[in-house]
Amino acid sequence: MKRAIATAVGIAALCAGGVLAAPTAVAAPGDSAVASEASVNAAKLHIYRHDDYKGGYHGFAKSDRDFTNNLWTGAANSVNNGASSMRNKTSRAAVLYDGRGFTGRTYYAKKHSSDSDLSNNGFDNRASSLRFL
Ligand SMILES: [Ca+2]
Ligand SMILES: [Ca+2]
Repeated sequence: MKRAIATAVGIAALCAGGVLAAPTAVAAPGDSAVASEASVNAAKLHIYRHDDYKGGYHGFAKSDRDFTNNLWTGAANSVNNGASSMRNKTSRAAVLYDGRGFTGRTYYAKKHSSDSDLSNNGFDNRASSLRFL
């Protein structure tokens, strides 16, 4: 009789173990919630190598104090001193700087704005750092 009870308890423990496994899988929705939040924040300020949003581009989701280690998509060239147009798809204004470390001449980009040619702003091929406001 005692042995039978022990077996029953053992089976109950196994069942409990099986039930306990379920909450582990429940973690998945949490992960997707984080992913959707990330995609909301995925808006970027894009700079383009040529006028009219052409050529290679590079997107910034946050401030960057040195463009020398940022490359144009599909190219091995640094974007430093190479941007000729820009599109700010974010809901934050941003400032492009001629110098690294947010120094030198500045170019102000309003939120949700675009500029097909930075030449008439005296800022063609100058951007070296970017700060979101
Ligand atoms: Ca950088
Ligand atoms: Ca520069």
